[in-house]
Amino acid sequence: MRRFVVVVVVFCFLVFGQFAKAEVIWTSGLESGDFSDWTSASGNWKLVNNSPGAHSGTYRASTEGASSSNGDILLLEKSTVSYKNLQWSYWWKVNEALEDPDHVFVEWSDNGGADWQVLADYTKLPANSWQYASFDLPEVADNNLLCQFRFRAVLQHASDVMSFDDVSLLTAVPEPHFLFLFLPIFVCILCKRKTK
Ligand SMILES: [Ca+2]
Ligand SMILES: [Ca+2]
Repeated sequence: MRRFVVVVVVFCFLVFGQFAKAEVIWTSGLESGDFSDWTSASGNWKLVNNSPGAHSGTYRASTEGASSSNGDILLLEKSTVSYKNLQWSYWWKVNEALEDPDHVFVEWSDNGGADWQVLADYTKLPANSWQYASFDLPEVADNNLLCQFRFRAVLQHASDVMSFDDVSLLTAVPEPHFLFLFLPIFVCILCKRKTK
């Protein structure tokens, strides 16, 4: 009987537990002082070295207008092979207000940049303090050789300025399967039966 209980517990843990730990696949706090953590940075993306103005350390990535016609792009090409439950997270700050025609898009692609999905569209925002954002990516991002991420600025004037810092690609912590919550009850019932 005891052996049976142990087998049931192990089985339930393996099937329903999913107590995976969060793991950082890639991260950039921009502290290298260049965009070497990234695939490329075009147009007006620059690194600003100013301790009180960064979210962490002294550097932040910043973009200002006027952007080029296709937008100024900070790009990361990153395979997610062998990872799942992915999460894209970063800190953002509007330094100088964005008006109606101003946008900074946060986008990702599951097919090497052929198509892009918008995660966030920052527009019509006053200057603010640092804010955290994170997005759980759909299953198609799992185990995908062709994942790409980008910040795309479409800003009108030099007086439109936005910054990012501490950008990360993580594996999210999955919630335990709801059946797993019944495991202690199940084990109690089995043990009670045994003692009868
Ligand atoms: Ca930083
Ligand atoms: Ca402005």
